[in-house]
Amino acid sequence: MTVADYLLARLKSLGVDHIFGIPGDFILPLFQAVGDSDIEHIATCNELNAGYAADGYARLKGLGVAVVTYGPGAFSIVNAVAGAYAESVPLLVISGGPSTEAYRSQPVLHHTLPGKYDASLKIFGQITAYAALLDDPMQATAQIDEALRICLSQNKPVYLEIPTDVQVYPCAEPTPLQRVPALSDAASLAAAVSDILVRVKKGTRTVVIPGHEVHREGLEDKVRALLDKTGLATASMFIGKADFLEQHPQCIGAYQGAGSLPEVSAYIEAADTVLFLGVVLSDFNLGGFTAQLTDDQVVNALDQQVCSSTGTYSDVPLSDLIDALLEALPAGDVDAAAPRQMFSHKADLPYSAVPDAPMTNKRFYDRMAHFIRAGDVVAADAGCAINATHLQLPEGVTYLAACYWASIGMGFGAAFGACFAIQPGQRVIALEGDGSFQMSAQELSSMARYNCPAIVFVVNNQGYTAERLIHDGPFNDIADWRYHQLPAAFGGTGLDVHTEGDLEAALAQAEAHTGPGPLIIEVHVDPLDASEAFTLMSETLRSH
Ligand SMILES: Cc1ncc(C[n+]2csc(CCOP(=O)(O)OP(=O)(O)O)c2C)c(N)n1
Ligand SMILES: [Mg+2]
Repeated sequence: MTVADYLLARLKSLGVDHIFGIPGDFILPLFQAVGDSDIEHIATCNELNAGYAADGYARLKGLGVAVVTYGPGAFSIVNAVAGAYAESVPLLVISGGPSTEAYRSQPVLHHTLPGKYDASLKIFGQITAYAALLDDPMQATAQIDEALRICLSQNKPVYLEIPTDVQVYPCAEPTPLQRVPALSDAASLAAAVSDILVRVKKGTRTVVIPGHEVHREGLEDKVRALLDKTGLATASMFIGKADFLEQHPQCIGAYQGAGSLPEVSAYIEAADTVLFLGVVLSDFNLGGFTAQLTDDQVVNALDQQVCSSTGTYSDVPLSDLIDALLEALPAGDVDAAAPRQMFSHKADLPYSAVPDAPMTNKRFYDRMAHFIRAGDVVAADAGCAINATHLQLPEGVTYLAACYWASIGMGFGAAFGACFAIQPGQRVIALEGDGSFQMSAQELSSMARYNCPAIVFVVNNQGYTAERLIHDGPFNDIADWRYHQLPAAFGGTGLDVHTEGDLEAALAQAEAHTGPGPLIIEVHVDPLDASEAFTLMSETLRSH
């Protein structure tokens, strides 16, 4: 067995069946090993999209892998890796590298910066939890194991740069990977729980809001159990949208500061305590910092730390905290006065198409609430993600969006990756702004190449509406693509939607769509048509 075989055997044992990436001469031995293994290589059109695809795959399967060549390949994936770092996604990036001898003598090889052969290692050191050059073949397998342990225990990207000769160096077969439990300080956990318990008992209203860390650590059932026992109200947010809770009777709706429906923000902002579980309290999540919450109201458990106005408690893993709260918090009744499932777009609101009416965003998402069903994986980018926040998802939908790092085009790349992580019968639905889609649109051809029957909606509002609402100018216009005609070049099927009647016809086709390849549905809306939440969020961003 070689070091490359060892790495692949490890990945297979961790549930990785696909890796995303693009070959180059410094990584060819590893690609040969992939070809000889039972892991499938999925080619994207560029490395950035490989990173996005592996990120989407990781969000569904718990580990994603991208493989790139040295230099141009590695530098092209940097933005996707930074996004995975920001949003705590377990992503392994494997980069090839010149021979170990070349690292020592630093000749003028293609793809290299002589004197700075370590530039990639330094860059990835900034945006991963572990970055190593495997230049000592005797240490290589131990470093691979260390990288994977860190990746899986911290839910962060890691980076391995492997010189060509080390990729083919012989090594022993892997033994089972020893996992490390997260650092947990019992006294600190007890103090955090007691802080929260005092607040819950003393106050009259506590709201519990889960965020992206709950998804990443698979804590959905624990959060549900906590709500069921305590009767406390909950809400769904922009980043880490609580797809698993939006139908829960205690879910009051979507919370995004001033971007919320008024009943939702009024209820949450009048609470004594808002307990955020794994939520990033960023500007976007709080509606451009319009959330009317004082430090005294907020308890925030994020990144192994619980912070409140009365204390900071370190080394408290979210999973342990929720377990302890489930034990400690008293059973309680549901607040009958709490609003219930306040979302702008809901399946239980009747929708009937007005055939000749031009499409608007509001009507599109009202209709999507009826189209999306249990089992779907829904990915969204930019403006679509803002709107999707206010769309109530059915139980059993998995939602993917990178709303914190907010790199446009990520949602579509993630949708491509998701095509390889789903179970038979599950659909992948992408909700794309036209500007976002132009960032990673080539993967439509990859969807056709691998016969992925994804359903891709492209909302054509002729450019960057999110930016138009903040500061408009010709810089927010984009090339006027005929998105529904892309399948003629890329493969798949395309449909054009101008009216509500067109949308009905397109959705009938989408319901029956099983391929070959993707179905792209171009939906035309007015360039300045934006939902209330979208407008509110832009207003607050304008003042930044
Ligand atoms: C990689 C990257 N470049 C630029 C931006 C800035 N940006 C944020 S939203 C946006 C426009 C998105 O346009 P579109 O996908 O068409 O959505 P719309 O706002 O029109 O609904 C841009 C350019 C970004 N977030 N990410
Ligand atoms: Mg647009």
